[in-house]
Amino acid sequence: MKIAPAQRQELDFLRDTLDNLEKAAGRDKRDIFRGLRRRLDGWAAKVAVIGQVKAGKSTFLNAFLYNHDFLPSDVNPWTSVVTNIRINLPQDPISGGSFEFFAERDWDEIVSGESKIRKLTEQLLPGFDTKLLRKQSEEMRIRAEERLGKSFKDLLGTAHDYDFVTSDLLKAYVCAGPGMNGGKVTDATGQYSALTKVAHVYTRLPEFQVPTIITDTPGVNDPFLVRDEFTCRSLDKSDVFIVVLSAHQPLTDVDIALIRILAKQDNKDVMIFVNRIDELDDYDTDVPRVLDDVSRRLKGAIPDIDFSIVAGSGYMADLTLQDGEEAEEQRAALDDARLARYLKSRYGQVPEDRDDRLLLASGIGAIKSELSKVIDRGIGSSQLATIKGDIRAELEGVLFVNRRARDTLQTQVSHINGDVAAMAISDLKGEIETLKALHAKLEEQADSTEVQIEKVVGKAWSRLEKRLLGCIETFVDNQKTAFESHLFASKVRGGGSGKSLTIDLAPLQRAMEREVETAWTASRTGNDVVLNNCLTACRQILKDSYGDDTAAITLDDLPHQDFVSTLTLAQPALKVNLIANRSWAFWKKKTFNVEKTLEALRTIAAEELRPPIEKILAAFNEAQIERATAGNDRIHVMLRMFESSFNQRMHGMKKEMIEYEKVASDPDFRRVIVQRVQSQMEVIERRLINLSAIESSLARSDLAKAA
Ligand SMILES: Nc1nc2c(ncn2[C@@H]2O[C@H](COP(=O)(O)OP(=O)(O)OP(=O)(O)O)[C@@H](O)[C@H]2O)c(=O)[nH]1
Ligand SMILES: [Mg+2]
Repeated sequence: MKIAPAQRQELDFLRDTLDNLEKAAGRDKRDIFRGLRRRLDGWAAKVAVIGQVKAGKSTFLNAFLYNHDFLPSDVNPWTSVVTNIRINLPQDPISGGSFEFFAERDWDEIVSGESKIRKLTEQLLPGFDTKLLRKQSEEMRIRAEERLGKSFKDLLGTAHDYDFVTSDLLKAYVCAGPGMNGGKVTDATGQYSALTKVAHVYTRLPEFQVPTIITDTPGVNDPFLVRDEFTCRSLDKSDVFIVVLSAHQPLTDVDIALIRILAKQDNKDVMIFVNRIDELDDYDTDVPRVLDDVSRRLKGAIPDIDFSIVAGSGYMADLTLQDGEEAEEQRAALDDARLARYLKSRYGQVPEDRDDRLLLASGIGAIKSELSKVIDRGIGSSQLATIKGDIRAELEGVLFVNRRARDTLQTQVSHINGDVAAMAISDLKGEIETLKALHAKLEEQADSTEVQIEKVVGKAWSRLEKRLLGCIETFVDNQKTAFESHLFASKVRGGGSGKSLTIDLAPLQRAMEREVETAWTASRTGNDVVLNNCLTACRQILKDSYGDDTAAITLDDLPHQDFVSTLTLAQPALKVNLIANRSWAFWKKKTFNVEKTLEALRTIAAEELRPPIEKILAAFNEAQIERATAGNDRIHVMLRMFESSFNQRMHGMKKEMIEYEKVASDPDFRRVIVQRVQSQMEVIERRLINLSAIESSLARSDLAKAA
């Protein structure tokens, strides 16, 4: 099957356009289009496979990639490193991989920074997460050091590159091996994984029509929290998510929270794969029920989005990739009347070949065709749209420069023929002054825009920080009722059980998400207004001076139309001890102090939620800056094109002045010059024709897309 054939056409079109532009634009502009070509070649549709520990993500991906036992899978928590399978990226090696290690500062961040929390443990029971995180990261470091000995220090901040990656090699880098689970160190499994930050594997697969990066992730409820941030960051970068669920326990609250935040982002898509159907006793009748259940719960929690939900079994697909007797027996065992009934009712057909039957039931084909549709619909292509906008802007710039060059040649001809060489010299001097003044005006616009943007960005940042801290405050205050009712309930029940209370952070997360969304809209609108004003002003300046309409330079398709970060999910719950009042009555009956407990919660929340808030703010700022920079780049195309024709003009002028003087006295020289200018003109005319043809093909493709 071909995945994303329509998006391939768009990609091919952009590649051809850039090839043509490189040829048509003239030597001095070639680098601009080469740079755009490099960006285009770096684009890929980004798909992340996520889900709870042991949902079968790695097995599913192996089946997806027709590569049995490639990504390590196991009955124990296994994938511990975000693994990017990079398929068909033009600039990548055709095979091999690269494993990046943590740098010293990553470790510092992980291991330190929790000491204040530790102090609180004496008085209160803090969120179990923090204690565990600290313990785990220390263990991880110690084990990594034990395992790697002296080389540990040397490896920090470096990477290991390979020309060829085998599954054993992957096991050494991405598995939670004995080094992490406390078992014996017997083989290379997990040798480096405590130290590996991210893995990249390069491969070519003809089925994928566009470059695609598929990411295998550690389970979302992986007890190894240290990895959480890296997982979240890679999720932020993905466009399509395949959430793998297990058919036994289809949808937890954590799953729903995750799906909600992923699906809410514009131009991203979430697909659900209900895996392990082979483990349901009567999957021929149970699957519809399970799918109904998943779909109903999703509708309830996220009513405005329709999810595509596919049922299947990574295991069934994986079996068809295996040789040997054991696999044959397992295939035979699965190939029963139940399978036939399932295929008949779900797909309306029962293929003749056993492998085809298993493959169809596995759902891998179904999810592939969903993925293909999603990418073809344009999900993940926002970067392509940005590149296309940049191509249009640069092309406009090259057209502008060439039109000015043509104007210049035309004046030259009239000067030479008109016996006005002497006058022309003073004209030229005047022209230089005008050009200089024009340039100063454009630069002034661009400079003041940069200053204004800096202000907008800074303001949005500090405002968001204040609002997020405010969210925590309000949230803590709102817990008073929860505390009181908890105390009341435990008294009614006769006390005893309710000494500590776990506080669900979901409402807080939702409030923070809303704040982030509002802040983003404000920042984006503010920046866009500033950029647009500048663009309009520059356009007007050029129009007044040359009559050129530079309408193709726009602020369309800048990155980050929306910003939602999965980092708001960092922590699911906080745990607090209820603080007892030590009054005399205490000896008879325990009473708990709501106010003191509230105060304790305030301290815990402030301490524990500070790091996630900082991460959200950093990601928010990164996105703000990326968008503003992209907008600014478009404006600078105008400045550059003007400078370029200005320089050309200056460059030619000295020579022209000397020539004009000579032309007046020497008719033969005049003929030579006229011929030269005419042939230069022809070159430029031809170039303008070619460039205009490319321009209209770009416009046609936009029209076709819009339709
Ligand atoms: N019966 C059955 N077993 C499966 C299926 N998919 C995966 N498994 C098995 O479940 C276990 C876990 O699979 P993995 O692919 O390692 O799961 P994972 O989600 O990648 O796990 P982590 O990386 O630890 O989060 C392995 O023993 C697989 O063979 C399935 O569809 N059916
Ligand atoms: Mg895995």
